[in-house]
Amino acid sequence: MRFLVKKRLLLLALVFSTMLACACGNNHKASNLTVDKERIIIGFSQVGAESDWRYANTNSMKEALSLSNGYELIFDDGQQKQSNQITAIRKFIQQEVDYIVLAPVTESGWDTVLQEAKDANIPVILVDRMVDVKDDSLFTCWVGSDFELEAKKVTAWLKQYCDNEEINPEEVHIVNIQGNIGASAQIGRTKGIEDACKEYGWDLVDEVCGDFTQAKGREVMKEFLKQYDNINVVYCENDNEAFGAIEAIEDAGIKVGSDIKNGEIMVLSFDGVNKTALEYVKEGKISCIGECNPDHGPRVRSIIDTLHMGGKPEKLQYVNESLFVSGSNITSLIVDGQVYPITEITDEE
Ligand code: GYE
Repeated sequence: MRFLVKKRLLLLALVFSTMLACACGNNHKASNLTVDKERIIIGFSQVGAESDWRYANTNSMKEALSLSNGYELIFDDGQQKQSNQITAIRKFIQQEVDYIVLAPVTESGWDTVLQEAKDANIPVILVDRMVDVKDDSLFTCWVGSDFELEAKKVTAWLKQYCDNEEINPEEVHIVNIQGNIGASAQIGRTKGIEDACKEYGWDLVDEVCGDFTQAKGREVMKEFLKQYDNINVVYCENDNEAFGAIEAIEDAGIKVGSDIKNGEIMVLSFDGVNKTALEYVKEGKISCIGECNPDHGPRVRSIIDTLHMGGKPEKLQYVNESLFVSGSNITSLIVDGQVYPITEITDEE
């Protein structure tokens, strides 16, 4: 009974908001008029549209949770602001959606709004980044990457490369262009490089936030090059920052590449979603990319289906990922006692 009333209220709300949108000359979401009462209604609060990874992730979610697959996805772009995401979640609660999916911009600050969702009996599925909450019953489950492991693999590759090329640790001068401060992807990847610098004795010259964007990556790298004349490795916490960093390095008349003994600046990065990034690996402009898989749509769908049928999905679901390299003669890596494969990018890809 509650279910039917809830769906009717939602239908009314959707019709009303569509009328409003049309009156404002905005024709998006016209499809809301055709909401089927049997469909599963999902509110998805996405971080934003800062990177190629994020676009791919949004597409994956929209495709998997499409109308034709039997879902009504109410998509909200948080534009990288937690306050927008909190507002979106509150709207989803008012709309009495069946499930809330949240890709949180940062880890902290979610306790209150997630408690509100819990009080409304709406399961919350986290995707991509994590939340740091006092009570982990505030979310039903999470699916995403092990960001620290990604970083450990990239740094293990660098260690192996330096050993093979007989480069001494004190000759390795690294700058880190960080992602959004407080995001799980930033926290894990920053921890990975900081730990590796301590463990292997590399010089971590500086770390500055590049917002996961190309424009900021370029700006930060330009500043680094003005301030320091010994940089030979730039560790970028995603590919878009790497694109910006490469522009800044080339603008300064320096070559990007692995040959740091002969004055090149080595670029390391994460994601491997954009074709250009993989092309750069093949050309040697990016030496190593820690893969970050954005295709969470089918994973979230299967979690929702399990919950809908009364099942209990695993609380934390990690995705398997590889490393993308080209021509470094390193074929596998051992991290924490486990062997990880490496994907060699060749012309056939
Ligand atoms: O690596 C970056 C994006 O949280 C895994 O966020 C995600 C990261 C991804 O903007 O490109």
